[in-house]
Amino acid sequence: MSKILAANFKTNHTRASTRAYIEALDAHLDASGYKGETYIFPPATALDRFETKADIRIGAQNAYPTVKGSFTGEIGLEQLGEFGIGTILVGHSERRHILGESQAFIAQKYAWFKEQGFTIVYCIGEPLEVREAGDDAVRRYLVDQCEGIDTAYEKLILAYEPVWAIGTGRTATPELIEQTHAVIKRLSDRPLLYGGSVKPQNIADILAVPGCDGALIGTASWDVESMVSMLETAM
Ligand code: G2H
Repeated sequence: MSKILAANFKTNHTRASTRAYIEALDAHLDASGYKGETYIFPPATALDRFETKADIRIGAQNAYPTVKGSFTGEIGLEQLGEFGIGTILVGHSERRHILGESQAFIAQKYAWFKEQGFTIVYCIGEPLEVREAGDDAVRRYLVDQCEGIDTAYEKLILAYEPVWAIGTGRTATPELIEQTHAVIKRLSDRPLLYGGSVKPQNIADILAVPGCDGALIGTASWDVESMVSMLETAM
């Protein structure tokens, strides 16, 4: 099965640089005949309709579960619809831990965008203190992060992103990814990505983990050459 690679730009790239990035990526994927699914999550200011030859899907990093309304600083379905966006990231650890999104709100957001038929990339992952508390604590934490989430939704893609590996340069070992993915696969049979300091130097080992369906990549995806090199590895 071909792998799913997703690039999370976070608070990086402008409208112009996102367009240049997607054009360069599309040219490469089209020329190489790449068959896997590729998702790009640019910042909200760079969302647009991108006509691509390759299978590049554009998603929103975040949106409020509403068509429109009074939610200062947020965007809703009306704004996403203008650009034909039908994919969203939900539950990313930066939104859980920096923006303070609760599991109840995340579940509400998930249910609402599911109702709209969105593809949802749903992120779960434990912080360091939970990892250090042992396997049982990790399992309970991941189960709690699936509370209120329909894990059988046919347009769900899960991403396991241990918080201690995000943007830190510290990557989970293939053994630990396999072991934790096995726990998550008991909760859902939907595709499961790994995320957390994935880069050209380690992506081959990560994609080779049995049952790993792809990667959600932050930092190492921001440079298009780096992303192309990881896609070449995924081919
Ligand atoms: C985790 C990941 C992508 P990074 O946030 O979602 O980021 O690859 O920088 O660890």
